[in-house]
Amino acid sequence: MSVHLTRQDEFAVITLDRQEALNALSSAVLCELAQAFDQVAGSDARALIVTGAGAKAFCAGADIKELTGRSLSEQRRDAAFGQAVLGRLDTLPMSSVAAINGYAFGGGLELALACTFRIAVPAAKMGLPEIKLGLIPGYGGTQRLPRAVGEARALEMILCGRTVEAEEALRIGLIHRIVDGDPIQAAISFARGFSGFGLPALRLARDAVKRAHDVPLHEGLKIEADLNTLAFQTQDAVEGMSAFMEKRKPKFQDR
Ligand code: CO8
Repeated sequence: MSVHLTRQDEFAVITLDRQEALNALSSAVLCELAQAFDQVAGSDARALIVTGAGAKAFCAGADIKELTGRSLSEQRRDAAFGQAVLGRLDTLPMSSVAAINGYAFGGGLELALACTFRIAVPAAKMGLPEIKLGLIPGYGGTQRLPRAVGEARALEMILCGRTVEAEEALRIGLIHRIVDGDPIQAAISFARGFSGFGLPALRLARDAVKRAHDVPLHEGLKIEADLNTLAFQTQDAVEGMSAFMEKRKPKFQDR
């Protein structure tokens, strides 16, 4: 097994562990990742942390050795499969934090981009270097990177295959924090910033923000009003507003 699913307190932790290939995403790893996401989806974890084993790499991308010699239909099928697996992060009931503990290249950065949040160690290096292989990103990078950092910076990173270090990644909005010490503990500490809130409201807020890039403003505002109304109907909203009036801490029940 190259994907380990563990639990730390109320958090699920997925670790890619194929250190001899810098945790590259082989087809087998993608299948294991899909199974791990399914298990997390059915669990009571309040957030998911995704990281890489070892001190060197989060994930060096798709397994280049597997990519060579493929037919066009195999390549198309694999790109669609990889996109679907990473896209599963958007449909999880809980939010996810990529703990980027080293290199995050190609499909590795695309995995991090599919997570809700990204934190990185000071030595992390990130990029979409597919152009150097005569390729372009295929697991969502051309779509999620511009949404995170804007079109101009995404074009430079993708067309020049430029590597970005942690400081720059923070400055351009590619990551949320640079963290010292154990990246998993740092990710858990980051996740504690939201994990005490009700899961339905967290999910609705995340969905509303994600839709902002897909639709014109007037439609986005309608979506926001609809999702706001859904949140308003939850027990957690009743509890949250009552707790405010009664000057006490709310006890959210995820309903
Ligand atoms: N795939 C397979 N093996 C890899 C990969 C990879 N992506 N990256 C590293 N490895 C292997 C190396 O081959 C090496 O193995 P070996 O010891 O057997 O030769 C081992 O990991 C260690 O790597 P290095 O010796 O190269 O380590 P360095 O510290 O010198 O360099 C780098 C680290 C800079 C990360 C370097 O390994 C590198 O450039 N790797 C490739 C990064 C890359 O180009 N990633 C993009 C891949 S393409 C992609 O992700 C497209 C996704 C969408 C595909 C959609 C269609 C299916």
